[in-house]
Amino acid sequence: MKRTVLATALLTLAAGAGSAEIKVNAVGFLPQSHKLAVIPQTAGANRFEVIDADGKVVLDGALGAPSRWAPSGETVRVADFSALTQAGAYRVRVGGLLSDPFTVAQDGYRALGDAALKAFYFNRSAIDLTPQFAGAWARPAGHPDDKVLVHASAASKARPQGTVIASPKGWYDAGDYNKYVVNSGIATYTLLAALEHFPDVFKRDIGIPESGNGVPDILDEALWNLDWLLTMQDPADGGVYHKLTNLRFDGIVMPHAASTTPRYVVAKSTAAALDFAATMATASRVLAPYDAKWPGLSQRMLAAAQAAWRWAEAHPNVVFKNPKDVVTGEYGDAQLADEFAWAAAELFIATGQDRYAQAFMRRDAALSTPAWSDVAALGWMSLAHHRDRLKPGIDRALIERRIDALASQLAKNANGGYRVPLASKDIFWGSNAVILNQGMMLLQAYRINGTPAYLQAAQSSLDYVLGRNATGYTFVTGFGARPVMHPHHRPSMADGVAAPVPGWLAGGPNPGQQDAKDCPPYPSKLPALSYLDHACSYAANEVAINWNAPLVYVTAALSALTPHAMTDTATVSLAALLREEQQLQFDRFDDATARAVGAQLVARAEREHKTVTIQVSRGDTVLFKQAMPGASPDHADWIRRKNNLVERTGHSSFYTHNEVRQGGGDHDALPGLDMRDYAAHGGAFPVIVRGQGVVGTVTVSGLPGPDDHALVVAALKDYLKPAAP
Ligand SMILES: [Ca+2]
Ligand SMILES: [Ca+2]
Repeated sequence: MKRTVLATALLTLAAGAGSAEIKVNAVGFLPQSHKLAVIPQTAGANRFEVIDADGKVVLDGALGAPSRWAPSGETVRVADFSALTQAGAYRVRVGGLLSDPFTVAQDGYRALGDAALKAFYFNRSAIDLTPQFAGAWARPAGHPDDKVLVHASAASKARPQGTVIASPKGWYDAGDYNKYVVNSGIATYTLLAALEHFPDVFKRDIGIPESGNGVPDILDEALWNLDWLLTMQDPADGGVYHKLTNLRFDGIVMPHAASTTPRYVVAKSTAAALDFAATMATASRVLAPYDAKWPGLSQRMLAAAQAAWRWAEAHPNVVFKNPKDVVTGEYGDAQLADEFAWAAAELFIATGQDRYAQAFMRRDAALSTPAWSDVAALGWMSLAHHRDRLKPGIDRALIERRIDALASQLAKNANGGYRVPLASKDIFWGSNAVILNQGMMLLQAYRINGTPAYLQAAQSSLDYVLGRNATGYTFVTGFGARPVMHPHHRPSMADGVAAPVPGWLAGGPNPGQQDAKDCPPYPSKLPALSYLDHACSYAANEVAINWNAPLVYVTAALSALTPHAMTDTATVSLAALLREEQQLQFDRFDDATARAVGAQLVARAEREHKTVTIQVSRGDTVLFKQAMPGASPDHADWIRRKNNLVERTGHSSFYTHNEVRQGGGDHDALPGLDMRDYAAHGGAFPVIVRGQGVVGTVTVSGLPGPDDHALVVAALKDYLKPAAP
């Protein structure tokens, strides 16, 4: 008995919170993630150690130079333990201080990503959350919204004041029970973009009523809100109501206990029409492959998007203001160039019509970190994703340049202090979503040009909300040893369950402290310390769908984009890789050969269900190219960069990758090479003609480097049938 008690105590110690002085992502890292902890200069030590669950030191190193971080007024030092790649549970130790525990694992963000997405399910209106899917947070349905009144501000000839319409489903916006088109737009788009950009991450079910229906759960979840959004459009003129709310906020009660009538659709606005148009155009694109399941839905959404666009062109400056009798969230925004640009970009991608390209370029919408009121970046990011298949009309180089310029600035911010892209000016209401949206934009640039500093800064944005911040909290409910426990979220406050509804991102530090009169004193006036884990704090501790969406995106993106360590590079034999190059040579290589090799690759990729892009080239001439259905447009750029490396070295890109790694170098930063033009990741293989040397390349992109390489080698063996070595 005594032994059991002791073991339990040790276990608790192993899992428990450490010192809040050491700031670290208390969820964890992927094996190849950039890994940093932040230590106050006052700790006095010069070195750090990483210890495993048994207390054994697995890594030690010197702390970085002291650096001041203005947002928290601290001088801090950084422990870089990126060299720790072995899966396990660890803590950082500095002097006598021990950090919160964290893990290193190949699927390290699985639970976090699932929970961040499932938070949307927990905020669904008009559906019972059953114990099967909601566990301790099961609750009856609230707000059916099957009989909603047209408010005087929204009245039209066909729908006079008091007309009853049905506007069910959708997500509650935040800690309250209302539904707002503008904020729904960016949130829904961000989920759709995560699926469009990283489909492989969303193949697993997360436990919602639609799990197992053959559709990615993230799309099912987005549809819950898209179905509602469609009802917010006036069929008579294409205009879109700005919001569906009570006249005033509900009390702190469960959804089913709140006043469910009367609820109103309130005034149409230009911003609502344009955000609706952009979101519906995006949804029509993402839903197109599901036409058999939902016949006509994709086309219906595109038509709805175009009707909303026409309304906005005819009413270009209808800025929403709350009518006198309505006091719920306003989401008012007088700057509409960015909304026009976003909608134009999505409609251009959806239709290919020049007038939308012209409308996008005409707005010349500045590219900045997205927010509900500043959405141009969403258009830029969709254009970047589709840039390989865009019709002329939008300058592809301009897209790449603009996104790189924003990322470059954000990465520069991440050079000092807490090493995060967030600056003092970025810390305002919802700052945790600001930093994740910064991470999302860094990742767009990384997808374009593979600059390692962008991936690292994006990792830092996630690390920040998971614990590497000045408060030490993990800002996602249910995660970390020091999690947020008291979000301003009506169900979490009213359900009688001690733990808050899981997976929600708190708004985070906000020096505006607009709720100070309703709350205990904030601990500091400094921006990064202006935070209260208190349910009273709607200004720093509320949750919101548009804040959780970039958490879903960044978690998925880092899972997909962080290089995988499928193969331990230390154990790959360079001699064996050279032998492959000697073995897999051609006697002649003409167009027919290239097509035959390409066909072998396609056959293999199909057999193995690999979503890859395949290219066979002679010199600069592409002789065969095929993207498997669902392959990312990014693959083309990876192929270009990997091929450049093969042309330069004469060896497979996987050989160079391993050669560099085994020599202690960084394969993402090869000396003397601009890594925007080269990539030392597996997948490009030299075409060697006996007696001539290297004449071309056979290349696969879309899988982790070792897997890309293995696919090429297997297909070449299929074709060349070399004698066994
Ligand atoms: Ca599903
Ligand atoms: Ca705006």
